[in-house]
Amino acid sequence: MAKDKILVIGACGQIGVELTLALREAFGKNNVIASDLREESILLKGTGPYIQMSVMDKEKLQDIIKKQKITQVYLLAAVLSATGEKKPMIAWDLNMKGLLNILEIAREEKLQKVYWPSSIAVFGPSSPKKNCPQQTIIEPTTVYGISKLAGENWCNYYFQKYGVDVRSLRYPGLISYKSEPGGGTTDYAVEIFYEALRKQQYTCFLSANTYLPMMYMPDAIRATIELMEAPAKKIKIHNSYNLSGISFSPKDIAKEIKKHIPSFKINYAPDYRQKIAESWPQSIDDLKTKKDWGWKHQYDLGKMTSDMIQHLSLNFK
Ligand code: AKB
Repeated sequence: MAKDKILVIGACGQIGVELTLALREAFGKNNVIASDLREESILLKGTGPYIQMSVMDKEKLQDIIKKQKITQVYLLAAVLSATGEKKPMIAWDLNMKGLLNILEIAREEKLQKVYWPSSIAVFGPSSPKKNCPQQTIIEPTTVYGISKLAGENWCNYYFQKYGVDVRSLRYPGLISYKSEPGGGTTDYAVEIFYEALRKQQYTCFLSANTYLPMMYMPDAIRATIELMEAPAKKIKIHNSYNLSGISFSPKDIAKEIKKHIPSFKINYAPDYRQKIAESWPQSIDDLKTKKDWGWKHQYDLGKMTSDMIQHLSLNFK
């Protein structure tokens, strides 16, 4: 691992912060450069090098990659589903141009590996709702989903045509206590913890029985690094792997939180995000992922809820 030099783009976001910290732990702090359009997250300060830049600026990006002798890039900068519906052109521009800039640089500079996240948002209303398989009807109805599906095909194209080793996971909704999400439909499953601890009450923007595929962040980080560290011959899918953790509804998670905070109450006021959620599968089948490189999730709803409450309680003391 010592010879790898990694660039994380979008390092101040929900996944970026935790992934950067985990990569620094594994590869050494000076071998992992964090970058984002935003100012450095307080959680990253003092943990390793940081560069403020935009993934849209290909020239600057390429210059940094050359000067820093980067061998691997993790590209996490993206506009998510809910914001994407409000700003479709901005979402399309960032999600597509950011990826194409990196794929082109990877081809030109012969980067060793690239990581790019896809999402369960690639699936649409015509995909199976339960245990949605790796290969099925894929007709997304959100701009975010359309951009992820196009991105998956571009990743496969760069692998087939130029041999770029780009790897990808279709993340479910991610739940974390370190860095908050922004602009997603699954964000309620993080907000609910903050509001439960702050006010013992939460008004959910999805209806009570809206089941969605979800995952606790430690599982997602482990999956990402395991995929990237797997031998190339084990990677059989070059668009993006299904990734499954937990499936639950707002009603289920509220019940679980109540075990820790008995006075907690939930109300429901579904908004435009309900339609997005209803277009996605309720659960995912990741048999191929398990078979190809041995993935297995560790956190169920109960274990995740206890861990979230234990960590977040420290902020509310
Ligand atoms: C979102 O809700 O947009 C994301 C996702 C499922 O990719 N969390």
